[in-house]
Amino acid sequence: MNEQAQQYVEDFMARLIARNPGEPEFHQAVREVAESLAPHIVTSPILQKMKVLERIAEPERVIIFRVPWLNDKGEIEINRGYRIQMNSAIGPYKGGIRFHPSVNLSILKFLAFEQTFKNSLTTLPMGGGKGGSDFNPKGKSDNEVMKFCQSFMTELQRHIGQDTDVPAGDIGVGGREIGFMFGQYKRLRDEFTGTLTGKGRDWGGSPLRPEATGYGTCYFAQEMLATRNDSFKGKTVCISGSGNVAIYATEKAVQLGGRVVALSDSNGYIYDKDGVKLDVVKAIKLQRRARISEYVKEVPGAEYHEGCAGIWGIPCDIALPCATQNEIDGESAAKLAANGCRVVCEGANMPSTPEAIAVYEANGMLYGPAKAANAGGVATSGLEMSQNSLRLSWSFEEVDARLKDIMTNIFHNAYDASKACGAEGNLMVGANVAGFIKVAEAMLAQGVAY
Ligand code: NDP
Ligand code: 2IT
Repeated sequence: MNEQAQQYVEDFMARLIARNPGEPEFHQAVREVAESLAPHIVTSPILQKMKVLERIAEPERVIIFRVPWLNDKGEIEINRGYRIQMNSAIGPYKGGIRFHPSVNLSILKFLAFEQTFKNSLTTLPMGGGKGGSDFNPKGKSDNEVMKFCQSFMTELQRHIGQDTDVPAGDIGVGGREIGFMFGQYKRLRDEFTGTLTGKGRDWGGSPLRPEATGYGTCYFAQEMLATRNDSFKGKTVCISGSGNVAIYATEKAVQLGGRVVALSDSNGYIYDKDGVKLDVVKAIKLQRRARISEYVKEVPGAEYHEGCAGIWGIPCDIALPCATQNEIDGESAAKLAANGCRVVCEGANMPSTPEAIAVYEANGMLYGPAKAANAGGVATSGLEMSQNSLRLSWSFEEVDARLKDIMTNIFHNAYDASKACGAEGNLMVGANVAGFIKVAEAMLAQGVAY
C-alpha cells in the first residue's frame, strides 16, 4: 500500500474509532476492509466525495431492546436484544441471530458489517444485518429457550419482514430456536411468510440449510486447493467448534476424502488419530446438546484436552476454524505453519486475528477469508427466501448443486478481483473488493437520502 492509501486508512480509522469507542471487533473488521479498498478509494474522486465507505461503516439502523422472560422457577430474567440493520442497498437486511453471553454491540456490528460484503458476494439480492442477545442457551430447558425466543420475537417482529429484514441462525441459534421464533412471529402477525430462514424442512425451510455453511466452506477450500492441483484426498484436517458449521464441514471434508482428526468446543478439544466418528459427534451435540469431552467416553483411543486453542498445535494439512471470532492468533497460526498446514479456510466469522493472517501470508499458505468461504449458509438462506416467495420447494440435490455453483463463483470472483488489483491469489483483498463494488454502485445509484 502506498503512503497516500496508508494515510487514508489511518485517517478513516481514527474517525471511525472516535465515533464508535470501545468496539474492538468492529474496528478490526472495518480496518481489514479499509486496507483492501484504500488503494482504489484514493484514486476515485467519486468514492471519496460520495463517502461510500464512511456510509457503509455506519449502520442504517440499530435496534436495542429489553427481553424479559420467566425461567422454570417462575423468576423474571432480563436479557438485551439487538438487531443491526446495516445496509439495504442491494436487498432486504439479511443475517443471523446469535445467542451467546458474549454478545454486545461491537460483536454484532462487526458481524453485520461482514455480512454486507458476504451477501453481496453470493450474487443474490440480500442486504446486510445481524442480531442477537446476551442470552446463554447452555443449561436452559426447552421451555426456557422457548419463553426467551418468544419474548425476543415479540419485540423484534415489528422491525422485520420478508421484504424488510430476514434473520436466520448463528451461534446458539439453530432449528429449535428458529422454530420458536417463527411460531411467535406467525402468531403475532398472522402471516406465514419467509421472514426467517433455517426453518424446518416441512414448513418452508430449504432442505440443505443446516448443512450449507459447512459444505460451502469445503467447496470453497476445494477450489483453493485446485489452484495447486490438489484436493482433500488423503489430507489431515483440523476443525474447531462442534456446532452447526463444524459438524457439516466435517461431513463434507470426509466425503471429499479428508481425514478429520480434531474438533473442539469452548472448553477443550478431542483428537482422534483414526478420524472422528461423526455419528458419535452428532449424537452428543445435536441430540444430547452435551460437551465434546463426552466423545472420549464412547470412542476408545481418542484423547480429550482442556483448552480450545490447543487444537491448532495438532499437525494437519488443512485447518477449518468453525467456532468463533479471533480463535486463531499469531501464535496459533505460527504453530499451524510450523507443523506443515497449507490451507486455512474460515467457516466461522473473522476467526483469524490480523497477526494470524500475516503468518498465513508470510508462509505462502492458502487462506480462504470468512466472508467468501462461509457464504454458503446465507446463500442457501437466499435460496430459501426465493423458494418461499415462489411457494415451491427444491430437492436436497438441487440446492446442493446450486450451493456448489455459488461457492465456485464466489471463489472465481474473489480470485479475479485479486488479480485485477495486482494481488493475485490474495482472496482476502479479492473478496473485500468484489463484495464492495456491487454495494457501492447500488448506493451511488440510489442517492444519498434513502
Ligand atoms: P453453534 O452454536 O452451532 O456452534 C458454535 C461452536 O463454536 C460450538 O462448538 C461452541 O462451543 C464454539 N464456540 C462458540 N463460542 C466460542 C468461544 N467464545 N470460544 C470457543 N469456542 C466457541 O454455531 P455455528 O456453528 O452456527 O457458528 C460457528 C461460527 O460460524 C460462528 O462464527 C458463526 O458466526 C459462523 N457462521 C455460522 C453460519 C450458520 O449458518 N450457522 C453461517 C456463517 C458463519 P460451546 O458449545 O462450548 O459454546
Ligand atoms: O454469518 C452468517 O452468514 C450466518 N450466520 C447466516 C446468515 C443467514 O442469514 O443465513
